[in-house]
Amino acid sequence: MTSDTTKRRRTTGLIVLASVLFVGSLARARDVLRSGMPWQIRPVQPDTPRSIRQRDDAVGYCFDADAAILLTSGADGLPGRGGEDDNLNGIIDDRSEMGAVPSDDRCLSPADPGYSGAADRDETMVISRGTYVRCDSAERILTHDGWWIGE
Ligand SMILES: [Ca+2]
Ligand SMILES: [Ca+2]
Repeated sequence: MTSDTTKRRRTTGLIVLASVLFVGSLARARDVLRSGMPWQIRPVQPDTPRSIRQRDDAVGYCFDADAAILLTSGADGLPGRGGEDDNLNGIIDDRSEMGAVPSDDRCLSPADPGYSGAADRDETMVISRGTYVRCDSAERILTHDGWWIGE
């Protein structure tokens, strides 16, 4: 195959792709116009720190350099995959299998459900320090819609 043939095929492919996208856009525009939805401008107010804090689901978080990030054994309560020698050292479910992939072991921060219970379990490891914890004078606020990060 010559390079001219290759160029011609690429050009043809691009033209076909562009045509499909263009026709698809026209079809979508036609559907929108036929939908009968009234066109109206909806004012959108940006969230303010005050409006976010007044929400019932708002929880404030501040950075704590000493807060621990935990590696836990997961729902099976065993390092790595329960009943498997994940690291092939001849010992099933030894502590060095913590965090094996794939397993149910999980990293948890104080914002995660189950953090306090996991911190009390013997097999849990502190793998890092420095994360966000609940506080009143929040730099960040978590709501059901996601994180709000202040100025
Ligand atoms: Ca596990
Ligand atoms: Ca092992």
